[in-house]
Amino acid sequence: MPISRRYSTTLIVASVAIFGTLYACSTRRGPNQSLAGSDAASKVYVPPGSYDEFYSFLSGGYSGQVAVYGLPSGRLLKVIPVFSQFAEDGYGYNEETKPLFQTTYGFVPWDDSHHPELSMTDGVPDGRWLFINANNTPRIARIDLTRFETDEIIQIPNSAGGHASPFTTPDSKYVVSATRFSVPVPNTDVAIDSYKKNFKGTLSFITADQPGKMDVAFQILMPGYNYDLGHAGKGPSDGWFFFTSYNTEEANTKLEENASQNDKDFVAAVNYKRAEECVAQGKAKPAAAEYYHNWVDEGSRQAKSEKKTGVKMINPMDCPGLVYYLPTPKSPHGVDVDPTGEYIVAGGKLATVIPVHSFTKMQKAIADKAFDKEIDGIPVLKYDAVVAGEVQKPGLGPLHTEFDGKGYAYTSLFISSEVVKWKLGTWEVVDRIKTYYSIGHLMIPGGDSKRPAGKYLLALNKITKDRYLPTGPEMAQSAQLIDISGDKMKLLLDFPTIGEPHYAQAIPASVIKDKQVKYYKLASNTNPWATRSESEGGITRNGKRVDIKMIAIRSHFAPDNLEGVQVGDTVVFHVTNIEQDWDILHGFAVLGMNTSELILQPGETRSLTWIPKSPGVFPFYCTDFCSALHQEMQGYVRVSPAGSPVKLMANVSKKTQAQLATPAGKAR
Ligand code: RUQ
Ligand code: CUA
Repeated sequence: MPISRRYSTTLIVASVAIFGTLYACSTRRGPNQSLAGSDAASKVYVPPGSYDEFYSFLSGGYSGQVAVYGLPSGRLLKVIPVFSQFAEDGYGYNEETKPLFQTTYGFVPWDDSHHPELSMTDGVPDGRWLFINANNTPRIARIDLTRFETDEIIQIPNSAGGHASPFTTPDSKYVVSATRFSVPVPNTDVAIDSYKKNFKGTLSFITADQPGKMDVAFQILMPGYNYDLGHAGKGPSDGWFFFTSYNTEEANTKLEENASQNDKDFVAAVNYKRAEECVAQGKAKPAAAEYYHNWVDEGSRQAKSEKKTGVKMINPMDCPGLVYYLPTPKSPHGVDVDPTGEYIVAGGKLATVIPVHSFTKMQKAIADKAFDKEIDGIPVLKYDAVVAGEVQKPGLGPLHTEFDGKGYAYTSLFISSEVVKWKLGTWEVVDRIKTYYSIGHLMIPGGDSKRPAGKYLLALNKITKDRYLPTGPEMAQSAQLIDISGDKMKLLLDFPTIGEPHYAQAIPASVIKDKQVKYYKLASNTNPWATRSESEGGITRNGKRVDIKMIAIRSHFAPDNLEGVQVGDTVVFHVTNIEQDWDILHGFAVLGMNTSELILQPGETRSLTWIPKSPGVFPFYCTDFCSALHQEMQGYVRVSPAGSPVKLMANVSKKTQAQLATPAGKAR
């Protein structure tokens, strides 16, 4: 049997065995047979030298980063490091970016990023920024989309598991973060089984419309449920925010069972304009909190950290009209607001229907006081008074919904591995398509905004199994591009992703393509260690600290011979790439260093700390193949024993040498 046939049979057998029982209506087709239509290839083909129509931003999940893919091609354009150190370019290793990881828990160089969120103007993605949350040590990052770089990270206090985050209001005045895990607020040493008494949730509103100035505007103290996802209202529901919650049972152990008891949990509807009023009226109480705000200074490109204390905490009891609960079946996960702002769709993981709430009905129910009961100052509205309709028999395990702007909604179904398309208003299912396998989020460019692009849908699948060649027990997670331009959904493309892609966002390339920064202006570089020309380079000693200022340009470093460094010194190389040309990077690495390399964008200064442990001569070199003479781009640093009389020497211009070298002894 030819190897490919044997291989494909094995896979078919494996896939049927694995998925046959799990996915009742799973296809029996093998992975090597095309599931895509015959015109699929031409629909995703972007010829060499041509550009993709969309930039898409996929969360890197437990990689902590964001991956940028072109759509429809599925080509990886860039990995943007955000919450994890990134040795590829020195992010989080070099001195300039390390402060971004500062938290009250110390230096936290990893996280689990879930939801990229584009900034918006009037409810439409505007291409200024991308926000993304850190789930484990709750934080929100801002990425500047003129540079595709992380510029700011704020820690969220009184929170644990920043999952319902960082969804934005239609004007990006706020992004939110709600705690997935309720904890004692403030966090103190209590018995875990005192959960019901001592554990609370918080909903945080973070000001986001001014770069470098993110802050916690206020927090809302909530019952000790798990808050899972959120979305802002828009149009008529502008001014409201909706959050799903589960574990309304308030279980603290065996949640699998104990948090699946109630038939309905809640969507919390928060009137944040009301919150602003209550804050203005002094109804928010100062609450203990400590958190870090870290941001990149524009001129120096150095990150700074500030520790903040205290937040304004609003208790719904003190601010009537702030929060209402909408009963929602069952353990809801996603909550999504349609483009008109009227419908609020919840994905009940364990529900047999997809419930859709009506904002108009909700307003009426509030006016009529159609309440079931009140929980900690939060009225629970009657389900029948708020529900607009239910999508019947959608499939199993509805999670997330996006919209095409043409009156249809698309919901992912994790358990039955499919996307279901249904009509807003009539709630009838009009189409469904299989996904491979176990889809989590789905994304339509602009599909959570007022103006969806409505052409493609990206399925973000959790389990890959047989979709690609085996790569050991671990397979790259998988995205699938689906054409939604016609009545029937059509599968176009599979492509592997970096880390686990939870959510994604996409924007037409035309919105950001021409705004890209091509290099940093050397004249505006205010990094105190910047070296603007060869003659400014040199070496200085201050006690056991040695600073080396150096330039990189095609195809040399200056200085490139350094002496006078001693074992046990803390040597900091400050390298400035003095190129003023797009995409001309240089790198820097020294033999035996205990950190990552530096990658330097044109016009940028980056610093690397090195503590030499033994005497010798150590080469350094450029790590980015920058020019024909890249292999010549190298130098040496001489390390002498501690106390050695070798004097400081940097082979820059004679004049600079004379100014810089301190006479620490006689050169040998
Ligand atoms: S989640 S698979 Cu972390 Cu957004 Cu729904
Ligand atoms: Cu600079 Cu290679």
